[in-house]
Amino acid sequence: MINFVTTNPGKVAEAREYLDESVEQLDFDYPERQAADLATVAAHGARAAYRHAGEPVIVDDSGLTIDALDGFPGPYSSYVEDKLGIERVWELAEREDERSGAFRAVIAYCDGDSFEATPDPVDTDRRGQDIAVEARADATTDEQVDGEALPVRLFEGVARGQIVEPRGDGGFGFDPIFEYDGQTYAEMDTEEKNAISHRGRALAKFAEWYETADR
Ligand code: ITT
Repeated sequence: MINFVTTNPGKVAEAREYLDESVEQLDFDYPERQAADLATVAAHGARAAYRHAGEPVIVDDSGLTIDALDGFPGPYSSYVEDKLGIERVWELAEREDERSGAFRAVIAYCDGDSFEATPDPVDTDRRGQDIAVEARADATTDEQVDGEALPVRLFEGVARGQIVEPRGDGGFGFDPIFEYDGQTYAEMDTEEKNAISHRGRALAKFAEWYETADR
C-alpha cells in the first residue's frame, strides 16, 4: 500500500486508476517549501510526509506553465487557481497570439530506506537527472538520517498543449483550459487523460521502477 499525500482527491483518483498497487489518500498538508522548481518542493514534501506517516509515501507537485506569460503560473499554480480562478487565467492567455503551454508533474517517493536506485532516476533524460541531483543537494541538515538525506526518488512527466477557453466538466483544477490534441483534459475520462497527461507519464515511470526496483 502506498500513501498518496495530498489535499487534492483528483490526483489520487488518477493514481488509483493507473497503479496496480492500492493507493490511500493521506490528507496531510505538508509544508510547501517556497521553491521555483517542482522537484525541490516534491522532495521536501515527501521527506516531511514520510516523517509524519512512517510508511511509504508519494507526493506530487505539479503545475501549468503558459509560454507567452513566461511560465506563469508555474510553481504558483495552486495559489493562482485559488485566488484568480481558471477563467481569469484563460483571459490572460486569450490576449496572447501564442497560447502554448505545458503541464508538469514531479512525483517523489520516500519509504525511509535507502534504495539502490537513488539518485539515478528511471527517467534517463537529462532533465530527470538534473532534478534528482538538485533535490539531493538541497537536503537540509534536519532532513538527514544517520548523516544521510532521506532518499527520495523523483519521476517527472510533461505534457505540452494549448490554453483554450474552458470546455468540459471532467477532472479538476485547470483541466478545462488545457487542450491536448483537440480535446481538453476536462473532456477526457481518467483513462484517456492518464494515457497522455503529465501525471500519467510520471506515474508510468514510477510504476515501472516500483514494480522492478529492489527496495
Ligand atoms: P497538494 O499540494 O495537496 O497535492 P494541490 O492541488 O495544491 O494539492 P499542487 O500544490 O501540486 O497541488 O498544485 C498544483 C496546481 O496545479 C493545482 O492548482 C492543481 O489543481 C493544478 N493541477 C495539477 N495537475 C493538474 C491536472 O492534472 N489538471 C488540472 N490541474 C492540475
